[in-house]
Amino acid sequence: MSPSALVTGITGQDGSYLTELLLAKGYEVHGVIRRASTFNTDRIDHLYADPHQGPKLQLHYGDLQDSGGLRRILDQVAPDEVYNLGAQSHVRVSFDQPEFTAEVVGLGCLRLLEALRSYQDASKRKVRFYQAGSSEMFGSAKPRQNEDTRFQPRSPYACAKVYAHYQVVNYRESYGLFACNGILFNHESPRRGETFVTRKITRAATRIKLGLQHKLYLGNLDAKRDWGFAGDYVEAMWRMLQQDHPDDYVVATGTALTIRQFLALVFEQLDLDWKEWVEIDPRYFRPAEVDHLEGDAAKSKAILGWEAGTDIKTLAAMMVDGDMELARREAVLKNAGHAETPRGGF
Ligand code: NDP
Ligand code: GDR
Repeated sequence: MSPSALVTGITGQDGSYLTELLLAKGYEVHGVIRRASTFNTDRIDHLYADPHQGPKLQLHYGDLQDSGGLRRILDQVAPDEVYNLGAQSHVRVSFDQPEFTAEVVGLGCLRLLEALRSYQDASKRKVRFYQAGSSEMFGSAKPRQNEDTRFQPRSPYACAKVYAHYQVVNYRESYGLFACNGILFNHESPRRGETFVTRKITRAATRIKLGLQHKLYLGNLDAKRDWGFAGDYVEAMWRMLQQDHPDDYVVATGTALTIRQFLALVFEQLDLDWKEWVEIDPRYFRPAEVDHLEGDAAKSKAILGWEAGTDIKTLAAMMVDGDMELARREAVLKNAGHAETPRGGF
């Protein structure tokens, strides 16, 4: 029998890479998706087959705000592993929607843990649980941050992730649940949401190159981030659940760049000078900023045998390639007389 995994947030960046990894390892994968008025499965459409053909990937409607639904899905799926990746994951947006963010990110994790506890009690099966924790939890703590660094969160999102983190520790200690916190530093890819800064930059730079855009508006360029490749990071998630004992792990590259340095890296790859195209718009500033995140992933290396395999230059090139392809398609449409679609967001 193949092992089975349940993934919340399967339609997101990490959900799509994790699903590819699990399917390649022979898992049957079940994903929780939210009902939306438009299709929201773009990132996993290439993995999805007709359910009548006995697929290895199945999708279930559910939401981290709906406890009863989560409990029912556990009964239907009977998973060996559960990966909780679902979140309102945008830090800037969390300042506008603090209560919603706490509901999904904080209480959502608690709801899933509680559903899992009840499912384990009823079924007498053991299930392994992964929680998508974040370097944002470290907030203003001095770099380099590791598993022993004190959390000093600086946003509603980070506060909610800290809450979820300690609930995972509590369920492990109180009920013996095999539950792990991955404390992942920023990880990006061509599938990254377009309002996160790396993708916003690669998307804009390639459009500028093809004459489709003339300005890029950004916020704080001085913040430093430790950026890795999402495809590498999902391997660390999986390895955490294959250990003999549950634990918490930092996952990072150990190298940080400012937004300004990342801008230069991307624009240089396209023979452009970023200073000619970028303007600062204060609406992208955050009420409180996290200045410098740079991780020490020595524990992951020692115990999981995991190391980041993609450097920032390679990652940027990968994202530029992906976005250049999109920009070329857009240019073809524009030349054929179709109007450009204006884009907004943080
Ligand atoms: P994305 O924003 O790309 O994906 C978030 C996913 O969560 C989407 O599938 C989204 O569904 C789903 N979701 C949102 N709200 C709910 C809800 N109420 N119930 C169920 N699902 C919901 O995030 P990433 O893939 O980048 O990140 C995955 C996880 O890792 C998140 O928890 C994030 O906070 C965390 N993380 C990410 C890091 C990164 O650098 N990428 C670093 C550290 C942690 P829909 O498509 O319908 O919106
Ligand atoms: P972050 O990622 O907040 O680290 O959270 P994001 O890419 O949004 O911001 C990184 C840094 O860039 C600065 N910045 C801008 N950010 C955005 N989004 N848009 C801008 O125009 C802009 N200009 C400057 C920000 O101020 C910040 O300093 C991501 C998310 O994936 C979280 O879910 C995850 O937990 C953390 O990474 C680790």
